[in-house]
Amino acid sequence: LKNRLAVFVAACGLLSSAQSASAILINQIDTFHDGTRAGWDGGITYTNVATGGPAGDGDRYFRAATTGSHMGTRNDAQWSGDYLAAGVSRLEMDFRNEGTTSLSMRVMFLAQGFADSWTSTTAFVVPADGHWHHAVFEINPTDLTNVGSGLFPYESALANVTRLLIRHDPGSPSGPTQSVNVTASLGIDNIRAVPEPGSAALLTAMGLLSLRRRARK
Ligand SMILES: [Ca+2]
Repeated sequence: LKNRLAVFVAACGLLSSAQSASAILINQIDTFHDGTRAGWDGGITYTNVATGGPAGDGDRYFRAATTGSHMGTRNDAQWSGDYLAAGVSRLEMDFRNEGTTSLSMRVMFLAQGFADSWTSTTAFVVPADGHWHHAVFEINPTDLTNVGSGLFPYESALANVTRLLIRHDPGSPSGPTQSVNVTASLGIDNIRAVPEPGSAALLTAMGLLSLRRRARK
């Protein structure tokens, strides 16, 4: 038992040091069920909608709406940090296009101000059909395009993310200071940080859970 406790204490120490170094945590999810915007902002109209998320009645979600301006939202809080240390392999989320124009959604990571910027090479197109669509954004080096100064490698951006953007960016990937004006309304829900299946991060998280359960007994 002593050995198990020692392992548990050591694992907790590792976890807390990882947490203090990075805001992003594996499997974190924004469901918007607390009625807030969960730190998502960015200069257009944002609303926590009380019902109609992917799970239907009573499922709160986040809505971004714009009239002839950019379409997107940013988070500088729980979606900043070290994605590499956290073991995040992709971001998943649900979108519902509530407007009349199809939207081409990308994620963008900002570090070093705007100088170290990486965005999805391929956009996820959300048709204007009023239905929820599940989007997967892989964030490995082969999935992202450097739209910053080009001076910094992928690793430096993903290890030091200060801002995550989710935004409409049709055509080829644009830089952070370029935006495309549109009139649109977009529902977003269940923004989640997902590990590689069978990854060390996933196994560590599962191991910690099992150790915690044992420790409680
Ligand atoms: Ca929700």
